[in-house]
Amino acid sequence: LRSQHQMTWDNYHSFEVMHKYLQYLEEQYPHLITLIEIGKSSENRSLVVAQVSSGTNQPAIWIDGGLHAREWVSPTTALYIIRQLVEKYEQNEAMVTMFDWYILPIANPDGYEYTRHYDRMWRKTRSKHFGENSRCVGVDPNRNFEFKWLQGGSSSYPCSDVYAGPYASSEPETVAISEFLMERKDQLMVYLSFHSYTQVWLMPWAYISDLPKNLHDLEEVANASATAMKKHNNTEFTVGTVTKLMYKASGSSVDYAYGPVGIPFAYAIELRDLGQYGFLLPKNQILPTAVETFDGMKVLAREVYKK
Ligand code: ING
Ligand code: ZN
Repeated sequence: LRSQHQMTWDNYHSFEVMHKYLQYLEEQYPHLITLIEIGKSSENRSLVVAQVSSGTNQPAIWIDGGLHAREWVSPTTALYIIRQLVEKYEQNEAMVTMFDWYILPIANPDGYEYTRHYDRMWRKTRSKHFGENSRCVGVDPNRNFEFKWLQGGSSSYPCSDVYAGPYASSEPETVAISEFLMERKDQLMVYLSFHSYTQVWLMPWAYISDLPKNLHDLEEVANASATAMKKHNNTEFTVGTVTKLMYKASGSSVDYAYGPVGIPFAYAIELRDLGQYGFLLPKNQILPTAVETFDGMKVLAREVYKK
């Protein structure tokens, strides 16, 4: 029996502790949560999506966390959303009645474990595409998606932190996410990718400065959610397109979700903080970040449902 777990939100935990927590939830709440293994990482770790559903097929919201290894507050926040939907179901029933949730909290488990043991600032995956040119490890998964791949804001140099990979979808993590999104494209209304840091709520596009066709709806939902995220601790989020607020980046997951998959509400959210600690967000901010983001998710679900 796995009916115990070590998961908490007052510290960062290993992939194993987080994975075991998901298994615990599935064992305790089989009517609410189903784990779907959508693939394996390069180092053979499970890529696990938590499907939270009340049983009837509803439109769906996708969330991924931990695509980038060093952004530790992203997996903890995604896991907290699963926790609230499942363990606090009675308080959050409406969210699960309105939508099915597909949450992949640790999208790059190899990179995450690498940051825990070897290099805290590692960003990429841990795949080994060795060739004549280099023996550098890893690909930036957020430059590896099969849409406008290597069309600017990414690198073909294997040692770069924004290496797009030897070809599009070279990473098992990218393939697993892409295939899952495509298989459920008709059900998916929302795509969300959690990153850190800088407190921005990002909309497509990332590969070009053109504005998305449903900009107005995208902005309405983002602004309402960002306002909700401010309630608890006055944490402010700026809303805008990736190119406007950050930089140009091609082959990203948000462009893939919005473009070829056709998910109408596609966002990437850069969580806390504004740069004081950056990726090294202190553990006493894990819970406040999770709580304010969950508030944002409540409003996001309600706003999208109305559309
Ligand atoms: N920032 C994102 C990055 O991959 C981003 C910004 C989001 C780019 C969405 C493209 C699409 O560079 C971090 N911190 O990773
Ligand atoms: Zn990131």
